[in-house]
Amino acid sequence: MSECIFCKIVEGEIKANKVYEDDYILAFLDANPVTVGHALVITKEHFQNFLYVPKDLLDRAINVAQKIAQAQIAGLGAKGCNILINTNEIAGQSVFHFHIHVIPRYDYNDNLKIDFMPKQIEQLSLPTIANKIKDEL
Ligand code: DGP
Repeated sequence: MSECIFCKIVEGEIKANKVYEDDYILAFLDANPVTVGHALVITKEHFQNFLYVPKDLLDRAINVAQKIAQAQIAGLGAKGCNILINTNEIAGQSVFHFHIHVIPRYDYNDNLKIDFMPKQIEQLSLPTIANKIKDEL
């Protein structure tokens, strides 16, 4: 995985502003922050994205994300946060090493739009859609 930028951060080949590290997980500030203190939580081991991360490491990563969100509130004065995991290019993933964005939010006018307004979309009935997911679990 020598070409992976986040593996290089894990190996210390590229510098990052680390905020947390243990044997499995690393967290550091995003180089292109969307708000002050925007952090990334990664597994040290390379996984292409969320879909491939073993459950025990996912647990560790989300626990660290929670700690960082709490610290952003306590230390930076954030009032909330968005936790975001972009998965595959279609969803905006640009670095193909699993990471969780921990994005602190400070005010309503910060110009960061994460838009969950309902859209007019063509879709099957909701029970049919629910069954299509349930059948794969
Ligand atoms: P995503 O689009 O979800 O794959 O997010 C990747 C994030 O990684 C993006 O917000 C910018 C950040 N990033 C890319 N390269 C570097 C880097 O070399 N250092 C740091 N700290 N962040 C990086």
